[in-house]
Amino acid sequence: MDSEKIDYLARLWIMEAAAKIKQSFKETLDIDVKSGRNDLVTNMDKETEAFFVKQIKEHFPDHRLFGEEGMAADVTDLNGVVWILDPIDGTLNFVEQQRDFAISLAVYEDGVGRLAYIYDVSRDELYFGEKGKGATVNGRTIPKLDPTVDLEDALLIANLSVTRKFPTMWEAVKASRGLRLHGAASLEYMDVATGRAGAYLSANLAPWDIAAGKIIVEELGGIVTRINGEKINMLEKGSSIVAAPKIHQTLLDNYLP
Ligand code: 2AM
Ligand code: CA
Repeated sequence: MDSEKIDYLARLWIMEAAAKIKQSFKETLDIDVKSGRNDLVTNMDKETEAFFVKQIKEHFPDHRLFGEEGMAADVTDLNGVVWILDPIDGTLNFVEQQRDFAISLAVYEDGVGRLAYIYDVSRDELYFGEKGKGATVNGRTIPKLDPTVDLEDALLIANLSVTRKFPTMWEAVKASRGLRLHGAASLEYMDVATGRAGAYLSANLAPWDIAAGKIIVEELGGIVTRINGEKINMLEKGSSIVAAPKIHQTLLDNYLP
């Protein structure tokens, strides 16, 4: 794949989409409930995804898009080049707080994550990762994770579905420096990528929530698996644990079944 062309256009499209999202703060959002009252979709989620679908079709007719709002053809395999998009990750934050939400975009080639972009819209921070080449935030290199940091020296991010399912996680929280939660998986992945947190656990995430974050975190030496330690299949929903290497081992060995 032509990484340079993809990179140039992906950045352009992300900035254009983000500008429209910021503009929408001044307008009335059209909000629909999806699976429940805390699972929302707005016109901006749909418009942003439609924008990417249109651009990719025009500039890369042989690429496919796998997105949360299902606006492109169904994706049931990762052959060729597949763009995995969450147009707005953290929709509830977008609606309630106008902060802590992101555009998450990843480019996979034959199942391998190549390029990743997570744009924290309200902070104007663009996280970028490229397979084999490391990761940056707004162009500054993100240092590799410290492999010696263990649970007692780190903050933990976990949502209540994790502590409900695995009550032993409360012991992990006690052993850590404390508990945090923002409500946007891609940004929580970036908390781990930058060392602001030692680990993030979630019981049920979709491929578009984690596709970009996984590439970036792995470039920095972090570990991403299902909560049972298994490898993630990027076509399926499921649990996720992302952590600095020692903390990943400690959590699996001592606090998770
Ligand atoms: P979203 O805002 O794109 O829906 C909140 O804890 C995090 O989990 C967000 O990243 C949110 O993404 C994601 N999330 C919320 N409900 C979900 C669901 N039913 N399936 C998968 N991911 C979900
Ligand atoms: Ca979303």
